[in-house]
Order: sequence, then structure tokens, then C-alpha cells
Amino acid sequence: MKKVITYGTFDLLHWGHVNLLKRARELGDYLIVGLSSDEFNKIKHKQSFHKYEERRLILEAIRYVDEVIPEDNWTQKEEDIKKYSIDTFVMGSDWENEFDELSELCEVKYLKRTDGISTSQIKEDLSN
Ligand code: C2G
Repeated sequence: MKKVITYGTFDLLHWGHVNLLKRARELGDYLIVGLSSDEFNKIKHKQSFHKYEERRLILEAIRYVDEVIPEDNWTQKEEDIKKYSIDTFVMGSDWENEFDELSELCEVKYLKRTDGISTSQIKEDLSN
């Protein structure tokens, strides 16, 4: 079974996220999502609208997602890749080259970010 992992906040889940999750899942047979905890969001300077449990519930309802684990820090990826026997690590292209060191452990792929949609844009549009 080819296992894929990706990480993110996935707040106000939108079609750009789904596009990423779909393509990530198509790279293997099982997709794990490392979902940023509320505490880690603070470290990332991201204020998510939905709390972790709500974001987890929504992600687990997505057909492309097989498992959701908490992402609590920047450094757990290596440990996760070993712990879950990951074959492919995936991120959107806005992270291009940021995680290349993980190619020591597994395939690293950056998938083109979907233009024209973002959680911050949604928040901005709704507040206007
Ligand atoms: N994404 C995308 N297209 C968009 C928006 C997001 O492909 N229009 C991708 C991002 O590139 C990322 C994933 O969807 O791979 C999740 O995006 P965010 O929730 O914004 O995640 P981020 O804050 O980038 O956290 O350790 C990694 C971090 O947790 C990534």
C-alpha cells in the first residue's frame, strides 16, 4: 500500500484544498493529513476560523482523506514519515523546496497551488 502524507491548517475548507487532497491521494492508496493544531497555528501566525476538532471533522468527511493526525510543530514530519511508513510527502507549490530534506526518507512532491482561492481571500471578501 502506497502511503501519502500532507500537512496544513485546512481552515474554511475550499476547492483549492480539495484539489490538493485529490491529487495527493491519486499519488498512492492511502492519504494521511497532518492537521495543524490550534496551538501550532499560533506558531504559524495563523488564526483559523474553525477549531482543530471542527477542521478534523470536515477533513475526515473528504473522500480523498483516509486519516487525520495532529500537526503540533514544524519538526514532526521526519518522525511521522518513519512512524507511518510514508512513501510520498506532498505539499502545494507555495512550499516548493521548503521540505526537500525529507527526500532522504521518501519521495517529495510539490503540486501546483490552485490559483484564485484562499482562506484569507474568503475572509476578506466576507468582511467587505
Ligand atoms: N493549497 C492549494 N491551493 C490553494 C490553497 C492551499 O494547493 N488555493 C494547498 C497549500 O499549498 C497546502 C494545503 O493546501 O499544501 C493546505 O494549505 P493551508 O491550510 O494554507 O496550509 P499551510 O498554512 O500552508 O500549512 O507544515 C506545513 C504547514 O502546516 C502548511
